Amino acid sequence: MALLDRDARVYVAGHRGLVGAALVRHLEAEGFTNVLTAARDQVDLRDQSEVSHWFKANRPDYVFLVAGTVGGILANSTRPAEFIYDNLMIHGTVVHSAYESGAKKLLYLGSSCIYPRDATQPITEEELLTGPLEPTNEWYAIAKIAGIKLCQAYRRQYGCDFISAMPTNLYGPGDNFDLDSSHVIPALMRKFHDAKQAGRGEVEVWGTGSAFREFLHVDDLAAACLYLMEHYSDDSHINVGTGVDLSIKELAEMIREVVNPTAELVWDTSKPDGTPRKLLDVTRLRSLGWAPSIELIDGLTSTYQWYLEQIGTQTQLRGVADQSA
Ligand code: GFB
Repeated sequence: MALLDRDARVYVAGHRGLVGAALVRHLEAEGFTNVLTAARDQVDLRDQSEVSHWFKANRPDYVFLVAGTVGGILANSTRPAEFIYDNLMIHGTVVHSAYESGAKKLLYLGSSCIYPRDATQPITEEELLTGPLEPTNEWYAIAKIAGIKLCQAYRRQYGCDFISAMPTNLYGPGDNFDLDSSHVIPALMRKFHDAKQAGRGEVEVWGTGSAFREFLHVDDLAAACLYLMEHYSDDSHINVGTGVDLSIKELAEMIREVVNPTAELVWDTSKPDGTPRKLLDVTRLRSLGWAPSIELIDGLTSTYQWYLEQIGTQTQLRGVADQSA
């Protein structure tokens, strides 16, 4: 399969998010000179007429569909309407406009929560739609499954080269650190950090710690997305992960080591564990020749550094604002 021309018009839908920002960084580092983005106040991706208009005006050759309403276990279970509506609409508008405007290829990014709660581990691509979903993120999962089916339908009926990649849990610079909506890694980093700042000895961790999760650094995911755009063209979705997981207890201990080694963990078992385990089988991706390169401990350390820089900047900004007030 051919490598993409570095002067091709490449649209990243969702460039302000964790994944989209990493993709823009990666594409620019790889020499792409025409990376297109659309600001949220310019195009509401849930609105077909706005999206069609933007595609007609900008005519991207390649589309990375990585936009969506995302969040951790609490946000998923408490804001189901936003998670299903926003994502269904965004997938539909962008896929349809990519077809209408004649884009050469589209990569759609799903999530490992598309698989049944009790899927056989590690989870192969064939496990899709073989059993009931995990209730805490069923709404989001249904929208993500619809995204896969959209790509397959447009491939079958119109011959579009639209592919789907299913990543495992992601983390990295640019993540959301808001405790009500974040995923576990930024949440725990912030909790350990805040406890250190406040001189508190205890940090609350949700659930029992017995759930297992697999984590991929977002820079690895960005590299995988470009690799798949250049080397994969199939009706079936493809898993993107490390093939290695750990328990939430082990993860919490690792983050504690990085951020605040003397803190004590306190388990809040009134909060859900969610899916017991969702380790992806990455045989298909490995056989294409791609593997991740960032070890979890290194990724956690650099992400915490990034977080410290961000709050340093915000404190400075706040300091300036305070002075001028
Ligand atoms: O990252 P997380 O919210 O998402 O939670 P999921 C992973 C595990 O970490 C769960 C535990 O077992 C949580 O109970 N956990 C412990 C915490 N402490 C915390 C905390 O302070 N905050 C958070 N957020 N979790 C999401 C799905 O599921 O994963 C989405 O809801 C999506 O649909 C995404 O698929 C990748 O892995 O449980």
